[in-house]
Amino acid sequence: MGSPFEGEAHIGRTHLSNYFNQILDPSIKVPFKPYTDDTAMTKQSAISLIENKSFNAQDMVKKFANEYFHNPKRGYGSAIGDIFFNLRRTNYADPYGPASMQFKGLGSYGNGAAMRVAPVALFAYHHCSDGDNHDVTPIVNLVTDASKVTHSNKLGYRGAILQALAIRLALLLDKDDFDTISFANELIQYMTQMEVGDDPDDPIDGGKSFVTKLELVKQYLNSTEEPHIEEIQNKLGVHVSALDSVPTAIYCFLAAQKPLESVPVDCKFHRCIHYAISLGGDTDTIASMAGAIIGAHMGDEVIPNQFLVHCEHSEDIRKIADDLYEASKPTKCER
Ligand code: R7I
Ligand code: MG
Ligand code: MG
Ligand code: MG
Repeated sequence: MGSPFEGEAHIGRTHLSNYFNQILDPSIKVPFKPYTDDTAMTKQSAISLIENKSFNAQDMVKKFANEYFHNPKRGYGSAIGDIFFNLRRTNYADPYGPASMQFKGLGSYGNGAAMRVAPVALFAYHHCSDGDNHDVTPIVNLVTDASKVTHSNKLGYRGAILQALAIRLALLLDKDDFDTISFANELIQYMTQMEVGDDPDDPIDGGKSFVTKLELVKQYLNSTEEPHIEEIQNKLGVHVSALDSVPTAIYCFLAAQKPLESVPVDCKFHRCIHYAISLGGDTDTIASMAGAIIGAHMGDEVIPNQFLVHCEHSEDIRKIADDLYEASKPTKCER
């Protein structure tokens, strides 16, 4: 739903409201919105987990690559195609090799691992929940492995871990009432542990920190006034890097828990997606990540049917979600 606006810096309020009004009007018949790489890769992540009933790096990258070669025009990040060409050329011998060579060996810090992580997070949550929902180690390990096949830069895979932990927390929450600040605090705790020992003068990432971004999220939540869009764009970020988009998606989920002056709609799910798109920039990705979190929190029954009517293959995706649930039935986690 966000893809028609991807890359736009300023999206008019009326323009966006009209877009949603059209979607919500059942009498208006328009072609569905094609999904982008975000959904293409999310689907393949889920299908790989379903078929293997576990994470299999080689199978997952093969599915990503086949999907890419089948339809490379879904708006992929400009560097990720190289990984798929290199994987195919080497017959998928080392599923982690090509990703680790990206960007002169630094690895990608794009949000591509985070944007597709929902099935991995749901699988780990369900499969490994042997009565101990406090231990995040299984989910962190699984997400790290599933991310590094394309994003070996620590900012890239940590972004995916943060998004996965937000999905996990959303699943654990009370459906109608929860404290958004506590939610942010819990994520800050996890990311603080992860960032222990990081060098603030790291020549590779300049000591960039997810904790700093999450502190900003908390500051916005605590403020009585909605932050200006320019403030969010410039400080929190709305760009293709994981650091400039995952905390923003989490903020959209949390901000949408209360009425928003800029998005006067009652349905929380709609409010969340609409708000995410209104920020501009990487709209398809930020909206889909925010949607994954609010979906985990509220369940599919809150998604307006008219939204689904407009989304390519929404019926297939529902079936994949059901199959993923079956395939991830709890067992003792091996990790
Ligand atoms: O992360 P990735 O899969 O891209 C996902 C984004 C989403 O917005 C999708 O909707 C789609 O539009 O793309 O793809 P990558 O190519 O790995 O990373 C995305 C971009 O981040 C790259 O094309 C670079 O511009 C930038 N980038 C880097 N730039 C310099 N140095 C990522 N890592 C680096 C880096 O190390
Ligand atoms: Mg996309
Ligand atoms: Mg990439
Ligand atoms: Mg995008």
